[in-house]
Amino acid sequence: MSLPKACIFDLDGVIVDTVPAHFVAWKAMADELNIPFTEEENEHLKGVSRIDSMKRILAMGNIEKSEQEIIDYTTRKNEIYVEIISKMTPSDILPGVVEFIDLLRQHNVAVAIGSSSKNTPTILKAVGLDQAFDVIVDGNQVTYSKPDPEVFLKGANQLDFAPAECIVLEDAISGVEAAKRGGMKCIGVGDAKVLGAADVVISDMTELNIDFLKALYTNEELHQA
Ligand code: B16
Ligand code: MG
Repeated sequence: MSLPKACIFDLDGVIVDTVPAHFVAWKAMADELNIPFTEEENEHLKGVSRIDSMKRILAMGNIEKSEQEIIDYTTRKNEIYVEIISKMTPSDILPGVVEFIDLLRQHNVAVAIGSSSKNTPTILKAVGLDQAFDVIVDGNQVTYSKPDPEVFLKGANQLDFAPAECIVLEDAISGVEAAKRGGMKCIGVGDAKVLGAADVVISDMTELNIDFLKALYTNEELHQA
């Protein structure tokens, strides 16, 4: 059994728990517009770019706004979001992340970030992981948002590996779809009922080990913890 050449990590919801901060900020915009917005609706915004998320919220309320108004809403949403994430520290890194990255390094598996977030550099610096990855592809470098595979294909390309040699870790429906469309195996991190399209779903990264990764990569039967 062999190992993948690289793991490409989503950021929000996989490396750091920023999902509640995105939710609070989007809910503030939805409330202003009198659009009902719960965690259920938020689930479909995970992994989706800022501008596309705002368009989806407006569509939920059947409301039309000009491009400039949409930009104004996203700017204000981001101000609320950045205010929250500016207080992040290494304690906001999700369980098992640091240990799993260390394990990958010990086995010469490259590590990359594939995130839709334009705030990626700020977040990685705040939690002390800005030097932890070989390659970082984020929302500042892509044209198409997840579920388009662009962010992961760029990651594989910059690592100089074929997509099939990389495994993606994702917490979002859109992100799992992006990985699969890019020809990569995908580990869903979160709820198996939501992330059913992933090859395997774990609750958090403490469940991962090298044998698990080898089995997933070589299509052997997985024995989940
Ligand atoms: P920003 P990921 C995504 O990050 C988030 O899941 C999504 O909720 C957010 O709208 C998107 O980044 C854009 O983020 O507004 O910071 O540029 O999960 O792909 O790491
Ligand atoms: Mg995410």
